[in-house]
Amino acid sequence: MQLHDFRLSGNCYKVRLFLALLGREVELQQTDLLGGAHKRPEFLAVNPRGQVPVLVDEGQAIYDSQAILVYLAKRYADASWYPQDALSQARIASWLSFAANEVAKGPGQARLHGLFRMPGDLQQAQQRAVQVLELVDAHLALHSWLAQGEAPSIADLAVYPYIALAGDGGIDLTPYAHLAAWFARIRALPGYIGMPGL
Ligand SMILES: N[C@@H](CCC(=O)N[C@@H](CS)C(=O)NCC(=O)O)C(=O)O
Repeated sequence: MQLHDFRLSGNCYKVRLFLALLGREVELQQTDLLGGAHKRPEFLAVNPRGQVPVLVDEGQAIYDSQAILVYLAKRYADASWYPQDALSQARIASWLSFAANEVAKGPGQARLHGLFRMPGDLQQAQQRAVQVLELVDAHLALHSWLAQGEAPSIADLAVYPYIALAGDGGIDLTPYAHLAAWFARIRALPGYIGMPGL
């Protein structure tokens, strides 16, 4: 199994984290995003979207971090990570979509501007980030895990990185006690690994 990776990417990290929790070996292939390697023909042949992460397993390329989490859960994990019943899967899909939209546009964008000096509206991204943090913190006041089961699911792994990295975008995480408790639960999972900034 091979992962086209970028060390500082939260989307790549969520895949590395799940593989670590599953105890799966992966060959990491670093992609020079800052040098534009992801827009060159050899990379576009693997992922025409020109983005990391890309997982290659048994000759098949899977891209989009949320899609990779679904693949790994169905292929290699026990059912608790992505339960089969309709309600659990709908709840998880809702959080995967939230990770790709609200989280990416809020704390994800704020981090891009704050850490990598990417152009854009930092203030707007920070406002969106605060809304995201408040919403998730309120949800976690009532539930231990995002998809409301008694165990972590791929929903937690999809949403965790950019929320935990929000400080890189100039967001203060200290007011959010339920987020802090959730971070601690995730960090206590056997096999947990961090990334730069976490
Ligand atoms: N929805 C995608 C987003 C992937 C993404 O934005 N990847 C970033 C790195 S975190 C990237 O490759 N950016 C380069 C680009 O979009 O040109 C996912 O979740 O994997």
